[in-house]
Amino acid sequence: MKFTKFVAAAAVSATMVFAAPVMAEDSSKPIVIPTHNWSSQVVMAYVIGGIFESMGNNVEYVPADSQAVYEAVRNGDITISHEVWQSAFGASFYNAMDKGGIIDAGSHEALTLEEMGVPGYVIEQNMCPGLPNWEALKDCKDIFVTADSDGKGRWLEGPQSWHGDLMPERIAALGLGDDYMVKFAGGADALWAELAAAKKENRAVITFNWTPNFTDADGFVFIEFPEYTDGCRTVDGGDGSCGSPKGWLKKAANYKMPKTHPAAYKAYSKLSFSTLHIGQMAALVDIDKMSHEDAAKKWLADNEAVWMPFTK
Ligand code: TMO
Repeated sequence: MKFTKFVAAAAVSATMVFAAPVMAEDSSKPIVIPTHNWSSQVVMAYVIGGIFESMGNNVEYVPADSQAVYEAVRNGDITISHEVWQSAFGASFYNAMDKGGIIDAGSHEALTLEEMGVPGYVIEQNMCPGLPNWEALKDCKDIFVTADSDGKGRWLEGPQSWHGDLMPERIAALGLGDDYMVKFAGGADALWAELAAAKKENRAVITFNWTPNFTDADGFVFIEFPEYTDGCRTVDGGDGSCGSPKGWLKKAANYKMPKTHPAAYKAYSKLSFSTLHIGQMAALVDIDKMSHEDAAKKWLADNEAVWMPFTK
């Protein structure tokens, strides 16, 4: 009687628990997504924003410095950072984690490299015998001299905001300082313009580049420097005579996101893009000249089978 009633009631509520698990609703407050100054990152911002919107979330985009963003995610002004490249941003990400407030939401499938390199024809035509081994640079600075390089071979670096004085320090540490100098590009577009101009003139150039990128299909060749080891860089206390890591590409989030936007966070934690996906996102802008927003819309429309499963 009393006991059976209790058992029956318990059975009913147990059934209900299993049939309808408690699902916390995502807050209607916007998920704040940063945009930086290279194409895949901006397209991916709108791709991820589009995925969140498809789940009923509100999103907001803010332009942000690609180093300062980790402090902004830590203190909650920005909710996620979806392209944490190991070489350029690993230190800032973990510094922010040391202070508390930023979490590791997993890695993309893609592995990364952010390194100086040369167009494929420089290797094919043997313009600097011994490349891509870095020691070949000792004997061929002349082919890399430009009007603005004071008679030295020029390394065209990305904007200084990406990784500071890493390359000038490396040139000094490798004993190349008498023969090579670094010029910082104003933006990524200056790298692509210089690669296009050099190709037309069949001229040798050294530029910063990275993979995944739209240039993956172009046969860009990264220079092989002495292997990266933890602590080898001057900022990390080393002598700086090392190349960049064959690195990871992580996703970061503010520590409250799993609580404020549990469904979106679950999707974000599952989300993972490959070298091909990220190369496609960059190519839609840098080769096809689409706007970042239109590129993201096209990528989402063409790749439902890739991203839909993240939302389940
Ligand atoms: C951060 N980046 C991909 C430009 O090296």
